[in-house]
Amino acid sequence: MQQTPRCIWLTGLSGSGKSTVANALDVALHSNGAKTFLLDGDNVRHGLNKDLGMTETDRAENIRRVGEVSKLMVDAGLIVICAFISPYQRDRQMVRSIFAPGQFLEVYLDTPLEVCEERDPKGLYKKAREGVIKQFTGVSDPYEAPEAAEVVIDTSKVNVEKAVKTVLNALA
Ligand code: GGZ
Repeated sequence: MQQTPRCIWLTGLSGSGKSTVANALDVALHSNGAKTFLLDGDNVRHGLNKDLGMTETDRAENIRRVGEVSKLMVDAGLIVICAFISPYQRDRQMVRSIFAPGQFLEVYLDTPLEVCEERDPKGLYKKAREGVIKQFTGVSDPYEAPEAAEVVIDTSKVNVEKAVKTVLNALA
């Protein structure tokens, strides 16, 4: 079952551990023989979605396009791992609705804001608090927590290895 094509969707605040868990998951699945592809802000917002900003409308369009691309990749036989803040319930639900039941697995990185802000790997929270970055998720823009994610992980409580095992178990 770990090699069945599907979309694994990681949602959570900036600094919650999405990219770290997504990359480790990618490595684990790949070493189990699965064909995978990882989509995140780094490879999408600099190319396909470089015309989009961080308004509610642009975030919705970001997520819509990523969802459609993911569906094409899943149809081509890949396991697609997506790591996006995806702060709005409506947008995540829209992506889920593109897939057949069981083809979409939502993983909520439920790491507390205080921890994400303490990590602040790119100094973005500091800039958001100073008002240099506007509409920053968790500071000056909303994050709607998932109510029925298949997997919930708090990376302030579990390490990456355990987080990956939890997701893999959910695929089994
Ligand atoms: C939140 C922002 C913002 C604002 C720039 N709010 O942790 P990062 O740095 O590396 O990843 C975040 C990324 C957000 O892109 P997404 O495509 O995941 O967002 S969404 O799903 O909401 O469309 C963060 C950085 O860009 N970043 N400005 N205002 N994060």
